[in-house]
Amino acid sequence: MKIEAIELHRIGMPLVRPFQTSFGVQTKRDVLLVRVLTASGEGWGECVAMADPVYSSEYVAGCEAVIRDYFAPALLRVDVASETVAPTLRFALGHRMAKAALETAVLDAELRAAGVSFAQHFGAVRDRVDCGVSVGIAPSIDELLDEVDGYLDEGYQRIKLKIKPGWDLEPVRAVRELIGDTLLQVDANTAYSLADIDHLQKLDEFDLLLIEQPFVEEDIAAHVRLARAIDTPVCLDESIVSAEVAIDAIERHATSIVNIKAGRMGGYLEAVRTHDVCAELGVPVWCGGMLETGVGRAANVALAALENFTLPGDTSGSSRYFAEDLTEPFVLRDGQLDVPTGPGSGVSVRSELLNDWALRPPIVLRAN
Ligand code: NPG
Repeated sequence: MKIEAIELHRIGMPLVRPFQTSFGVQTKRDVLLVRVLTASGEGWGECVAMADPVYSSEYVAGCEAVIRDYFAPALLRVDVASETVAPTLRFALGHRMAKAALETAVLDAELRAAGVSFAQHFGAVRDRVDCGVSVGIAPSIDELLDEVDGYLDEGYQRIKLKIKPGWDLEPVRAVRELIGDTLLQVDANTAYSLADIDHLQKLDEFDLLLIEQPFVEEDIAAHVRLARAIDTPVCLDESIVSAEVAIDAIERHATSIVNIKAGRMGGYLEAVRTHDVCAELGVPVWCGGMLETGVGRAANVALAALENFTLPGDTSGSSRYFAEDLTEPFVLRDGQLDVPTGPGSGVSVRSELLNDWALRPPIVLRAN
């Protein structure tokens, strides 16, 4: 398939609740969307990088630059298929979120033209997926409990609490008391160090599904030590950038459950491979989330419909983050979302919102 043009759209999408990062508070989700145009139609991909390089080294403006200056020219020079995007871009190190957005757009174009859904292509085994919700650090325990209570009313099947030193045992205890035996897990986003192992052991009393990524992503050995010291399963997120890294971390007993995010792994093809190797090794997986618009959410929900996604994902309804979604909204029903069935992602971008929310005119790149 020949790509005729690659468009880069940058939007600021209003959030229903401010999102706190270590760099500041965001009231809008700064999103980069990639649209590829081919003779047989269009395809869309969402880049999951955040506005600032605080969660991962990638960030939106950096992704935009690397696509504009390196990846788009490379893809526009050759015939591409979804499986050749990663090999074509391998000349550049890292930048997996940028690569994933392009691969997803090409895959979407291919599957739309073929009349095949993401779910069918990935090998989905279910038509609805179980949903959890991720809850950030709150200003107080009372506000946290209010927020969690609201999500329970909406039907979420699992609560994930963000934790950090100084915000862990007490909020977890309070939420456990509030929610009874509803599924509960915690996510540290690398906030702890080896010196905290004794402290983290105290989480064992709360019957958690898992503790996610307590230490920096490069330090697999630290996670091995924690996994030996606590009963709560350790789950890696940021560390797992490929199927190979997943195999290594599992064989070293650093992780007994794996969070899968396609953006972190360079695309859905690597995400499916990671799902498959985890299944072979008997390790369950679940689908992470990165505050995606409907474009990225649709693909995540399709991925979460694979067999070994046995834990509820951070596949929340659109309303968790947005009053209005860029596509038709994902609406929670009985704690689940429907897996889209239409060709490609199965959702359509609302062009009027793309215009209303645009942070700048689209960048249009064509072959010379
Ligand atoms: O539901 O889409 C979602 C977001 C879930 O909390 C969530 N994601 O560490 O997994 C994470 C976290 C995150 C997202 C962190 C974006 C930083 C940026």
